[in-house]
Amino acid sequence: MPAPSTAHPQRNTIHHTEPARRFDHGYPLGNGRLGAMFYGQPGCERITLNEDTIWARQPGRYYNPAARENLQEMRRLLMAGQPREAMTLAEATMMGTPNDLQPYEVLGELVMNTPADSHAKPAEYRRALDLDTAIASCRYMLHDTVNTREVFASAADQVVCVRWEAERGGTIETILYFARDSGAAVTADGLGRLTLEGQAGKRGTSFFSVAQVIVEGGTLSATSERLHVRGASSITILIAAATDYRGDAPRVLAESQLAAALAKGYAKLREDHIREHRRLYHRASLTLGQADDANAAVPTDQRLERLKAGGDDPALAALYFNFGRYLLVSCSRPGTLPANLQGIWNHSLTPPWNSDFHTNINLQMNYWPAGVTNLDCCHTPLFDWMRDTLVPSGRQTAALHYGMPGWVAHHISDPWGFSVPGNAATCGLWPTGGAWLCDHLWEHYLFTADRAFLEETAYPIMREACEFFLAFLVEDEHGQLLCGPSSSPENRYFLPDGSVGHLCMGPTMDSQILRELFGHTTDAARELGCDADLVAQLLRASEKLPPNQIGKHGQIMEWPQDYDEPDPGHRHISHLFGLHPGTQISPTTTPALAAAATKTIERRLAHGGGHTGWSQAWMVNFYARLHDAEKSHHAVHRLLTNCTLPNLWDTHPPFQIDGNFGGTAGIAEMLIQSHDTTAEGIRLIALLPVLPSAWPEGEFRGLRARGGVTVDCAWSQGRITEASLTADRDITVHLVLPRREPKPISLTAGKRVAIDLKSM
Ligand code: FUC
Repeated sequence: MPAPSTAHPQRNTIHHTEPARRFDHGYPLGNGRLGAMFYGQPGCERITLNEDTIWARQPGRYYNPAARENLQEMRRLLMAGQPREAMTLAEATMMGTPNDLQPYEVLGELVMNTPADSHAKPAEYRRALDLDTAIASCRYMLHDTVNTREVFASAADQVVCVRWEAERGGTIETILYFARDSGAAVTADGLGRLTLEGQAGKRGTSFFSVAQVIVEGGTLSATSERLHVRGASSITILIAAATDYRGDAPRVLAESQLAAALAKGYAKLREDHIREHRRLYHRASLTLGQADDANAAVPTDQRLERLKAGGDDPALAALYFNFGRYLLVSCSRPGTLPANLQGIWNHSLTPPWNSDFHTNINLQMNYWPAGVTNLDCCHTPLFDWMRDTLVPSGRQTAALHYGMPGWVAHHISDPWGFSVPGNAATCGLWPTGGAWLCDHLWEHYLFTADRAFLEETAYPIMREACEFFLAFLVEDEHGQLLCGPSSSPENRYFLPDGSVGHLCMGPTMDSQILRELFGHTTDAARELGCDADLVAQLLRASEKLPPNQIGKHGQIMEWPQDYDEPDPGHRHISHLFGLHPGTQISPTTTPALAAAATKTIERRLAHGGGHTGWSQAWMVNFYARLHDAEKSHHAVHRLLTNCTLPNLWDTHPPFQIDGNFGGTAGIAEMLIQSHDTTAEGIRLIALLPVLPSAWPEGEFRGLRARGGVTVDCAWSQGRITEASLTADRDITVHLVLPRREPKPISLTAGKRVAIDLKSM
């Protein structure tokens, strides 16, 4: 078996000296669509398999005709300060029918069971996930035989490949089969084929998976469901899987993918897999600390423990960052569904929160690193899904549920674009989930400068979202435009009489989201030279959105009234959307609001906030935007020590992938920022704007700034030693180096410009 790459081990290898005994301690592999979890269990290996379109579904009308009829009454009650009455009415009239969606389901497991070995203790055990090759492996000694296994999920050939070798004349005996708790039939045959066929839920996608087992130097026999391999020197297994989500015949598609992979052969599959993975993974890199970092030799779980005990390990933050890039490449590639709450990795038929698309932070956070880490193409599944399913469904919801033009989506969704208020009214009656997603369309345009994308995909969706809100917003007696019925995601407030409200009119987050949406749509229309009337309407509406206000604790107010909250440490910090990912609160342009944002965070943290992985990851981004290097670093440290599993996965708890992506984006935000422009609209690119004292040495390559600029930078003793910019198109930017004034730099398309640091 070829040796895994040893290049830059400290940047690129997660490793352990024990097998994974739980799903969320294993190693995730994926090609965007197919996922596999590798545990490296000597006696009984189980490889958990996923296909990203295996979702259960419940048919229904979805919209609720009563919603439209009760909208005005809902608003009257909320404006009259009667949120409890409004809640009763909302539960009775405003929720979707059905109001819940169905889960993303596991495909099944490939089991390789060797009962005789189950209790034997292997020696010299090591397992590793090599981020540079996207291959997970284990190696151990058992009964004088060295066993090695490796697994990868090939994007080039759309199969999961497993290989198990016994070296030094040893042999392998094992029983192989597909397993799934329910909803599937399995078969095996004497030609070494295993199949798994079934349906998600009662009405979800139908799926078919087929594996071919190739045995060298041994024999194979079959029962109707299991294969028994004896005396083999190696086993190779290729697994294909498909569903009918896009109208394919799953059996035909999976069989043809398997046949093509078999024709190619393992060595070539492996080679092509590595090449395709590196094409994306090598677009950026990060090193923190010394290149010969001694911690790299320490197993990853022990590195985390050492960090908890007060140790210093900057390279672990870099590994976490590179793992975030690895995960995005592995769970979101062109043509797949967007990354769900667990990316694509799920071992259950009933995963937490259905492993769905949550749009009140989680789905968005999954894509925060896409632009800056040079993985724009991994962002596109989100846009395809919006264009093809969320927006059409959201149009129905706008028209039939609310009687409005345009499109709208609330806080949960699925592959069919569930867009009505879902779950309970406490969290589900929140109409700005789709508007927030529009931010991503604009960001993608800023990072790529792809005008065709702006014109054909982004702008039409943004414009229609605006059309909904121009019709939906209502003017209060002060002439302010309020969004509602709504809520500040999942949070509650005290009314003066001590009772608790969820629903409200005009929560701060909604106004911030809509200010961004209207602003970006205005910018886009001007860029495209269209829709002058709409622009005029948007400008008028923006001025009437409630401003960000500072409350009695010095905090940004979360609601239009300065309410107290039952849970001041709440995990959502929605009213700081304007600080990050929005751009309305900044230490340089709105210092009073920035100070209030700091107070807001401190108040949350003082009451136990930041306790979920994603919430802690958001803290990294907030402090980076507030230019507080030490607090950003402290937030990274808390993310690693409080919210990270031994395999470096984020934990809510339970495992939820958003924090990995939010943390990756936050680390990038500490090293490069490009969200600001000058008053004249010239892009500001700040290098090392938030470098903590714990990261005096480092280097990044291939990070991206908005405006379509690729940036490399190295530093030592906290000072930049080398920096260069390469623009996709001719552009003038202002470069901001630490403690220096911004300086204009003209860039020519494709030409790398090394920055003369002395002249800065
Ligand atoms: C939001 C959060 C929860 C969880 C869920 C998936 O509802 O409030 O903490 O992350 O999404």
